[in-house]
Amino acid sequence: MGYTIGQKLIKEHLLEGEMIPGTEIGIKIDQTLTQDATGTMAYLEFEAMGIDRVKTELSVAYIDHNTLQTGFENADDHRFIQSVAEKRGLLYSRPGNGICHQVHLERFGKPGKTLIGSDSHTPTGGGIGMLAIGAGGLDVAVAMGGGTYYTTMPKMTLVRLSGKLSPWVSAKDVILEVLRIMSVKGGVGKIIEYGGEGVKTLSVPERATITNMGAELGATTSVFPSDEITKQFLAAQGREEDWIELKSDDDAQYDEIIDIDLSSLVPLAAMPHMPDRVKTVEEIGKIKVNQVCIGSCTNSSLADMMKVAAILKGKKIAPGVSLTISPGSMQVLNMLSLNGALSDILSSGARLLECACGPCIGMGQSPNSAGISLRTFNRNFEGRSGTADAGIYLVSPEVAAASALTGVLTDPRTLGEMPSITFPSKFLINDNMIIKPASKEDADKVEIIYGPNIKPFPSSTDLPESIEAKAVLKVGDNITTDHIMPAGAKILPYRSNIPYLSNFCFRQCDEKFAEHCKQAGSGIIIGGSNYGQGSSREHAALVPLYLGIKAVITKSFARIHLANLINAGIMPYTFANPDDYDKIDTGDELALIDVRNKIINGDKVYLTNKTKGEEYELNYDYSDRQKAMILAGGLLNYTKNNSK
Ligand code: MIC
Ligand code: SF4
Repeated sequence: MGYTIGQKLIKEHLLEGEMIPGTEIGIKIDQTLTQDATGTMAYLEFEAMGIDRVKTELSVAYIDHNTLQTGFENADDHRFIQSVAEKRGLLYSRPGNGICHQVHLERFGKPGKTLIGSDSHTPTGGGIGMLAIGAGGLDVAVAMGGGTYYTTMPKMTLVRLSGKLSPWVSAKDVILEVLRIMSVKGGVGKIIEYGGEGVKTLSVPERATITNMGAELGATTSVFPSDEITKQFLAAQGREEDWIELKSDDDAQYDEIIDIDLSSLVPLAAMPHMPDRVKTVEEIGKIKVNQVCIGSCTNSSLADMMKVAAILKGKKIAPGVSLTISPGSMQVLNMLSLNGALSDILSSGARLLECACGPCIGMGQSPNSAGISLRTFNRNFEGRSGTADAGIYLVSPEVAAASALTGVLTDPRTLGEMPSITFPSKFLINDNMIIKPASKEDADKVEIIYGPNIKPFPSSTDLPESIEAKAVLKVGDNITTDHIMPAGAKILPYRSNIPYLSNFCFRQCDEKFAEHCKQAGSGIIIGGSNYGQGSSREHAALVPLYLGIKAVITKSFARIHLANLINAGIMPYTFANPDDYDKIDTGDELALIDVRNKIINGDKVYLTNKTKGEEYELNYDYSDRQKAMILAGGLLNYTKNNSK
């Protein structure tokens, strides 16, 4: 039997386990990336491991999230990360150089290689034929040290594309259509592979838009073949030698096949507050728009920006709209400024922001109260923009630019003929904003610089025989990591200060959550399905750990968050009978009796509800390695114990 692309990439890198879906596999990691919001923690963890130099083929530390320096905190974090990069052998991408995923695709991604990144949108690299997976900072730190990366062997889904996109319809509409079909839970435990004749009609940046937002499906990753189009992209980046061909075998078997005819797609939008609440722009109608933001790792390539410039050229944006543009990288911004497109954008009345995540992570540009904001981004979770009652719609650059001109949500097909754009066959290459590390010989002289806001991460202890704790919080389905540990300009500067961050944990669900936990001294969280979807931030596990959370019991979990909980030493369980979820109330006294031995022996674990006098069976599916981590109180303790 032949292999899919995903299976080929895994087979090439398989170190442990068998390629049986649902079982644990260990793979070799060729490249890693971090961004600063998760990076400080990842490098603190790397330092705690006591390894001199990174052991990967390539590791890059990007600064793109916390570039607003409203106090010393962010600048200190940047300096810390830069000093680690210099000493430990990583490339350092300076603030302003661009969003990690866009820059990585342009300058470093290689078909056939594995990449893990401490950011959930790392699968952007799948657009160039990489096996690119988002992971928690600790997993990335282990991989930097040459350690194996463990994950669950995914199932394989083929999205078979036929036809060709119509004018005004673009890659964003393809992934919105996949989200409409599959939902934000639909990709869990799967690699989404794109194939069929339609693939040839999509450029690498378009493919990367699609794989990027596969994160919103909950998928392990998404991947495209590496073909002539990939080769041309790499050649235009002066990296033709990095190309290899990658395609699935003719007799490859998929667990699921979804057919999409590109020619049938129309402009789509995801409505507030979930990326899978997708409708056609026409159906939603001409709602008034206050803000339009174009950029983010989903839609900030040169091609996207050139389309926007062509739509805006010679026109003026509506007076009631604030339009912001954040090019994905310095390369994109440089090229836009040299070819005149930047001037077309600015002359229309747009505001130019830095080449960084910016508004996507609530770092500025929060909309007005109850504002409607159209964004070319990938997440529209409630409150993420920084304005609690704003309504965020996720749209393509075409819809965004057209709506900025009219002031209402606009189907761009009503604007007449789509302006034509020409693309250069060579990109402007200037890696001045990438700083190389010190040589091995000079590394000793480099000092790692910690700032006063950088606090040690919380420690945990061995799992006790039994756990007795209150249900400190009960939440519903699709809780995101933005609910658990919000981001935004006011909180992000404290990503290296867990004690301070803890004051904001779960604020959206229970304003006094941190206080309740501190009073109780320990706690258990009860959740619905797809708990922990969204970001890779391990803060969503480390902060609850700091607040004394011992276990999280839900109907189901999102992949990266589940791994982060185990890495932190918090036990994740699911209800054997999902109806038991309804029987627990916040404040109930709960117990996991004799849980340590039960895990060691692989026996059934029950949750005792002392308040209600009931008992519920729980499921857990820990691999031997995960069991050992839970017993030791997390991955760091487990690694330390193993190296004794
Ligand atoms: C996000 O888009 O939510 C982030 C910010 O990029 C996160 C990482 C983080 O929380 O730092 C992600 O997607 O992993
Ligand atoms: Fe940055 Fe937004 Fe992409 Fe996250 S989703 S990496 S915040 S641009």
